[in-house]
Amino acid sequence: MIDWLSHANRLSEWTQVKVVVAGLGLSGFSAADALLQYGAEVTLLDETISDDKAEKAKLLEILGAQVRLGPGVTRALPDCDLVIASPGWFPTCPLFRQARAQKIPIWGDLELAWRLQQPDRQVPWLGLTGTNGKTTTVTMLESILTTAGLTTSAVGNVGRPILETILDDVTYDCLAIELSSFQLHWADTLSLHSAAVLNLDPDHLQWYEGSSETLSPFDAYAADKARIYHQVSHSCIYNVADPRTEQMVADADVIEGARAIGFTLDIPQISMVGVVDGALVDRAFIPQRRDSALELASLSDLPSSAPHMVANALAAAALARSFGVEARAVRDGLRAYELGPHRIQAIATVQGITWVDDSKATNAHAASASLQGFDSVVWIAGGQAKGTQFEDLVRTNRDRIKAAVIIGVDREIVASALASEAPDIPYVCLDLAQPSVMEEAVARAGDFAVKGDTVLLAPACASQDIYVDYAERGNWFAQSVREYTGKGGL
Ligand code: UMA
Repeated sequence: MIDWLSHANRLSEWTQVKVVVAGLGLSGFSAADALLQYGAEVTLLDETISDDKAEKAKLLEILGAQVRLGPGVTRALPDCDLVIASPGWFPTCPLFRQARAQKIPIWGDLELAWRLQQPDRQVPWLGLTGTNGKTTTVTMLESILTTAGLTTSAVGNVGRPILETILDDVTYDCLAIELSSFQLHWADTLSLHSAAVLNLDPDHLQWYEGSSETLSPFDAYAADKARIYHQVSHSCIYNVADPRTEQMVADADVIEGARAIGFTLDIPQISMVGVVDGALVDRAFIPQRRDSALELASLSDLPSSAPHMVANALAAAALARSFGVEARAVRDGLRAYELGPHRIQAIATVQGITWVDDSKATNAHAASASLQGFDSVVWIAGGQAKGTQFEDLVRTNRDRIKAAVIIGVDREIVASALASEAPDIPYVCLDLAQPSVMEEAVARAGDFAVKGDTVLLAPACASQDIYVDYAERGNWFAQSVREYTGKGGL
């Protein structure tokens, strides 16, 4: 065991350290790459084999890593001083159990990145987490920061591993970081400039099953989200409508002088950003906040004025303002922002029926926000439920759901919520466990839909039972819609 690892940083003697990197996905590759550059001895393990992985493995082997791929490679933990966990790995997996038993530290790629930029390359981190809206908010934040003339990048759970910014030659002014609870779980020493928790709802409960001896899976999930506020130096931003996020700030061990800042869809009180007469306003980061507010942008500057979109924009604005960004850049950055694909993306309107892809709605809360944007919906749902239930979702939206088509491994869980909470809504369950099930789902949805309806893919579930990811699921939907409507199926 190496004693100094607990305070290791970029200047440490990495050549003395043996590291096991668990996972050859995006995070694992970037972690191995970084560690090799600092001279560590790296062994990389991944239980699956693919062409892509073989290629990455070859590259890392050239750089000096040992790579072991295939089922069984994680049965025994190789001799090491440190383990780097990829976020998708369950904390209860045998490899990590062995590391804990041997008192070998386990870090995530985030913890590694934080340490590798200390103490001499400190770039302020503006981070956010939450159950929903993270990717939209972090990309809005990136747009605002870039508009303000700052050099930045949206990194983390959004898809670009943060370690890439540690390795490239760019001198960043700050980073816009999307953090998942999985990533926060393995991060202990972070100290963000400012941090926001957007909201909190049950999600990823399977990952947390058995992860804590004292906490329920949901409480363990919430506790990981709350870690983002730990040692924040400037602003802890919370959602006024979600008191649990405010409580997280109250409980956080922050750096002296850090402020609590709320965001609200209502008129803001002091130390909040909020909405007044159709404008996003700041009563937090202006000297005259006791008796006035500064207009940042108008609702029409946003891609949509749906409540969750306004909340995301307010959180992004608060993070940017905490870093000194001017009001005008907030407005121009929000104006320049475009929603990414698979996020409430209209695919076609044919014979009065609109087809919308919100494949990114991978949990009940996100699907509910999506359904609330439409009056009469034929809902395509299902996939991996991740340990969550759908009764609340169905109860809240039963007046707008006209019919449902359910796919995926956990289709019965969605179906039973419909049967118990809205027995009058007709639905079909499709058994096919292959990507082409979407073709049939689209056709069956088309059978239910009439002029004025919206057919909405908002699955409320993860996609990986059938698809590579939510993007592939959305692409299958869009393609199936185009074929179906082109064939005159309506
Ligand atoms: N693997 C094993 N054994 C296991 C688990 C995984 O061998 O028990 C291997 C897999 O074969 C795979 C690798 O480990 O090759 C995958 O690692 P990973 O699932 O952690 O994925 P990465 O490619 O490293 O991507 C991760 C995030 N993935 C997850 O959190 C599941 C990405 O978020 C993130 O963009 C990326 O790091 C860069 O930071 C995706 C995600 O789904 C978008 N996030 C969840 C969400 O948003 O709901 C949290």
